[in-house]
Amino acid sequence: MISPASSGGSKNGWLSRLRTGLTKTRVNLVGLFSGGVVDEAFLEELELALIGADVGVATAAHLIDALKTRIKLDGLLTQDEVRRALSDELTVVLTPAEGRIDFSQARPLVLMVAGVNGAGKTTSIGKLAKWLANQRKSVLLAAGDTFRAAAREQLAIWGARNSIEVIAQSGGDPAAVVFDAVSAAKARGVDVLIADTAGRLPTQQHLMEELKRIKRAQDKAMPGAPHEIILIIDGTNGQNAVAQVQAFDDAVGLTGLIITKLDGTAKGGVLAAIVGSRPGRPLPILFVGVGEAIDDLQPFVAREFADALVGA
Ligand SMILES: Nc1nc2c(ncn2[C@@H]2O[C@H](COP(=O)(O)OP(=O)(O)OP(=O)(O)O)[C@@H](O)[C@H]2O)c(=O)[nH]1
Ligand SMILES: [Mg+2]
Repeated sequence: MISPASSGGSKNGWLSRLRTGLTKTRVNLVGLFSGGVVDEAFLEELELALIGADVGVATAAHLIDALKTRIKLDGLLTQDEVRRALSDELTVVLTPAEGRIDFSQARPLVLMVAGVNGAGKTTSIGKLAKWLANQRKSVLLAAGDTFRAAAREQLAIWGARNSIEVIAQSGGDPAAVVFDAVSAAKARGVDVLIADTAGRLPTQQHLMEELKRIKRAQDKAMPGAPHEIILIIDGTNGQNAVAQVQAFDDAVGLTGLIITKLDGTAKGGVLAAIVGSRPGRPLPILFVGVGEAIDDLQPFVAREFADALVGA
């Protein structure tokens, strides 16, 4: 298990960016806790505010039920006690989704990154490469987004920032690029290969088929690869994120998630919606993105997130 404290960047810095990003949601939620009585009307208002924060109808109902139980069992009287209980219950919901990459699975460990257009795939790869370097892992990148020259260049810039090599071909077939990259990663004995892919919508059937083909090409170069298939989700996408998880999982079988842009206008509750949409078997949330800079990727910690969302 990797402790978040061992990652790059100042902890206070990124937590405050997360808090700042989630300010609007926190104000909306915490604003309800103005010191009045804890009654049915208050809890109804709180449930609506949770839904408004993208928590999703089912997860909001679950949280309110859990709160009602605690109000009874623990004899919570004040709104402040209920707010703290909400933070606890949100932590309970999110904790099963705390996930870490298991590096002992394979060497090279092959990570394939997917997601809709503009979700933050390439940027997250750049940040993840830095994070891995901090963990003393050698990294190679594969420019599996061959649609646009600009996409290749963007990954090349991240490679240069991290002083690591990027395997790319001008034009060409993304499956061929990742096949070559996995072979190169094996030959060079690197610890981790991360393959970028072009953005695609789950409704674009041919592109989802292509993603399957890109996955198969990695398995051909190294049976069992890719070992992790990570969906990048834009945290500002709201409830649509839940549908994205479902669709990409159906197509290629996801092993983990990275939620980006939580420093921006994201309402934050979407993490609870995603986790709540798969009761008992949530996909691991590996990291959260809290900015555009190289250190703005942090391991997901349920408690810290819940506090940023409903903390005082
Ligand atoms: N504020 C903020 N911006 C982010 C974050 N992650 C990515 N971005 C920005 O989102 C935009 C899109 O990021 P990309 O990494 O290019 O997204 P992508 O998924 O690779 O996009 P395509 O390859 O075009 O599908 C860029 O302007 C990034 O700087 C984040 O955590 N916070
Ligand atoms: Mg990209």
